[in-house]
Amino acid sequence: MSVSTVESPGSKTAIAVTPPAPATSERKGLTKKEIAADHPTWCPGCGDFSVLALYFKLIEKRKLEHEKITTVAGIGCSSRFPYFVQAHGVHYIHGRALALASGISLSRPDLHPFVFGGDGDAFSIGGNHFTHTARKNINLTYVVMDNWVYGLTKKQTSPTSPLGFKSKTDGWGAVDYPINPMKQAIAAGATFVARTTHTNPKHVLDMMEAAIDHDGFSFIECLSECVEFYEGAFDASNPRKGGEFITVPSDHDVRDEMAAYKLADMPFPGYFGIFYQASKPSKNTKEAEIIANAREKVKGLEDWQILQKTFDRLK
Ligand SMILES: Cc1ncc(C[n+]2csc(CCOP(=O)(O)OP(=O)(O)O)c2C)c(N)n1
Ligand code: SF4
Ligand SMILES: [Mg+2]
Repeated sequence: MSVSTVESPGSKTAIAVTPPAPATSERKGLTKKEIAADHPTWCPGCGDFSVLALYFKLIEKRKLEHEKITTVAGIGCSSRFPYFVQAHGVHYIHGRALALASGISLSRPDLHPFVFGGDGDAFSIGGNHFTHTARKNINLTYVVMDNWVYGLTKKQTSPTSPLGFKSKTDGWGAVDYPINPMKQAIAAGATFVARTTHTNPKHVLDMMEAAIDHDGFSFIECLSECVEFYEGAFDASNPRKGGEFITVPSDHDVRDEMAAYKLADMPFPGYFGIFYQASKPSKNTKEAEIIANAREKVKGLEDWQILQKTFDRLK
């Protein structure tokens, strides 16, 4: 409904009320052109381009509404992601993207935040946030663009770098045992754990679609090659480079945690697909129940009256 003032003869101002416009037909989905912001500043050939293109595809295919798209990232080449998406997004503190996204998810249950970041962001500085967001089963999707190296800071060993990798921090070759993101996610309590690679676009989109449909914390490890500091790292998983892309066996039961762990234990290139999926109430659901119960107890009161009661109790 719109209200406007009009001059009428012999009187002061009359108010004209326009009746509400009839409900419009279904909203048109966004196009890639509408959702793409700046030209990505990644090196030509970087795997991250492909992940961004598939996020755009997801938005187009699922007709996500502009105001519902929320993209969060930490710091790193991969974490520049939200700059390139013309929608709400935050380029946040190194390793803290999940903490911020958890707040967004819990306070706005109508949103499904997508968090993007690198292996350093996720498993070094952000290691504890990863564990706790997973165990709390907070409703969001976390895509770790794993390139086995710190790209932005120009080639330091990351927690996923393989033994022997020569970097600026390990000139003699990495000596620390790498972490296995899939095992880490399963053990931490993530309720959706999948693995994909930027060289198989259809598969990346399938994993993103399955993740957005999951109620709870969904984690996707997406191999994304850093052509500048770790060229060829994932050739063994790329059939175009003589490697093998093997999907999770069709008889694998995604509810079987031990079976998922065994898949995750395979040496590189391993399997691709959904390793584990469990149906458990998310923290969002549990908090919504607590809020509904609390509201029931103060039914009929205005918000200010509820607050006044709290102040009175504190006296
Ligand atoms: C608190 C803090 N410590 C360290 C840094 C420096 N730093 C920025 S990005 C980064 C690692 C990036 O690696 P990764 O997360 O794997 O992302 P990539 O660049 O490989 O995509 C580091 C150590 C920082 N920005 N803030
Ligand atoms: S340094 Fe590596 S990860 Fe960063 S933009 Fe270049 S290719 Fe991509
Ligand atoms: Mg990295």
